Amino acid sequence: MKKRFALLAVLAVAFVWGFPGPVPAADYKSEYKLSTVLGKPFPWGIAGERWAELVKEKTAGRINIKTYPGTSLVGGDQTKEFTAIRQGTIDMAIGSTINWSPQVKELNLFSMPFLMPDYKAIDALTKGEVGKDLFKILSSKDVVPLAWGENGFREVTNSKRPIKSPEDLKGLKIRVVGSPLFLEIFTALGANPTQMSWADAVPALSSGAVDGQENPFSVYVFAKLDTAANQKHLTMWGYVADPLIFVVSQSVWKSWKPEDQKAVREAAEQAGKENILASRKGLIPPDDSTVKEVEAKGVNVVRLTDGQRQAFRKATKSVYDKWAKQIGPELVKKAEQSIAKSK
Ligand code: X2X
Repeated sequence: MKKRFALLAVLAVAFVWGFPGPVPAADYKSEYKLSTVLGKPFPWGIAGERWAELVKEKTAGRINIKTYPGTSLVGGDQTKEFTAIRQGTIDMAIGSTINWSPQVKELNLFSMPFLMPDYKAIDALTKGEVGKDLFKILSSKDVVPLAWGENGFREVTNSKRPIKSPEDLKGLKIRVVGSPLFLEIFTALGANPTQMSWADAVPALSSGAVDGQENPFSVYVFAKLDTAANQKHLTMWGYVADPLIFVVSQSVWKSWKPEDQKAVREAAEQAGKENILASRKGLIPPDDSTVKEVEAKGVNVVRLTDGQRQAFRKATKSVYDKWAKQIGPELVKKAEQSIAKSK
């Protein structure tokens, strides 16, 4: 009897330590915290849920992720998200290049006014040498970058009037986020920019404390900025676009077994691909159904001609040149060349 019990005990120990299965390794956390700014139904929030779901599936439940939208782990202060990952408050994140640019100056690249004319240009950067360079830089800052997603081309909206030229922006109070680069762009255009988090932006727009803002079309739609924030005028100028980056904190990454690292990476790649498709849906002919739906609700959508866009580009040229030096002339040049080749 005693012998049989001993044998069972040995088998039990062997099972826990020696066999792969749903029992997590001793140093795995029971829950990993995933930070995003936006939650469902925004494509960004869906990407977070999807990454968590795919990881659960691919690791047979060994890695359990809980999503924290609203950058709630940093009290909604999205420009502190990257620092919180480095400090261990956040285990993983899908972050906007804008929100991380105060800590990673090279990520300002995507906020260079009128650098990227179209989706091919974004892809030429994220899928090419520039993307590799940026992942290398991120890897030197305590995170493991795994995949790209997309918030989208950022369009300017306001409650006062249609914006067709820089003159139309004169004196408008515009909410911006993140990097000082945005303050400089809108100042150069004659507007009155003010920096605040997304959490503060919607109430400020609703009360009329601020006249306008800039965000991707999908954000405008799901936040219902036309009715919830009086944003009846929207100009599709596509002056900058913010990709999203899927990362895991380096210390968390190192605690995972290689097969789980592989699963988390593949899950990020898949969720990222789906996210990019969702963010781009219905915005550009032949399928601009999302834009048409917004117009049908009475929103005044302005589509700029090339000539009109040129006036904005000219007005922000000095800001572009100044920031090219700050970001790194070589990286900016590489980006310009990659985009030229993609045409
Ligand atoms: O705050 C914004 O404008 C948002 C939601 O687009 C970002 O997080 C960059």
